Amino acid sequence: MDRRKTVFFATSNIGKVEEAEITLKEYGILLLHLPMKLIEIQSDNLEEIAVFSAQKAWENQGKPLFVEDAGLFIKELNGFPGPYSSYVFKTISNEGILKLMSDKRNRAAYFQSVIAFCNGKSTTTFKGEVRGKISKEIRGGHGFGFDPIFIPEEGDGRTFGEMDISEKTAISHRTKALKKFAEWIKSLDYSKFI
Ligand code: ITT
Repeated sequence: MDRRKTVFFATSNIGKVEEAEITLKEYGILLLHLPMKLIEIQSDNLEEIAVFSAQKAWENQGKPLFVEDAGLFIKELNGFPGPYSSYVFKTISNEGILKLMSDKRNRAAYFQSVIAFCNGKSTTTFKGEVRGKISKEIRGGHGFGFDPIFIPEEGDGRTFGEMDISEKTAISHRTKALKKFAEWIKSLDYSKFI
């Protein structure tokens, strides 16, 4: 196995893995999925959550790995659901968000992604964001989570849910963070680092 080009991704979300595989492949990096439930602290800062989760996952697995924490931040809701995106999606889902937004004219929102890579000695983070707005109705069956209600600014008016995986990964918050991560991995002597 070429260790310089192999990274472990600890996550319970298969949708994230499928998207990350596409981007990392472009950099010649092989992604291996470590399916596990991450320990997440309560914080209003995605970076803090990601760093903690990565360190706990490293303690559990004993190998260099990365985690990714993502959230949807809606301007008119003062950034809600943000770091609570996972819980909010499980409880009120897209229908609940659309209800909260029903009387709002300003529908601006953004997705943020924070990757935290931990090798047991240090933890390094990479961020990505995509701006857009919340749609008026649920549209599209692709992707996961809030994809069917998020219209990216860089797109053509369709929601992420109406785009196939390659269209979403061309512009997504996750791809932006992954590209920074991949550039970093390529720039160091990974075999020594891990
Ligand atoms: P892991 O923590 O195990 O990686 P998770 O699904 O719980 O998986 P997060 O803690 O990052 O992931 O939760 C963020 C939630 O925000 C996630 O469950 C989705 O509902 C939503 N989300 C994150 N990224 C998204 C994306 O690219 N498109 C749509 N929704 C997304």
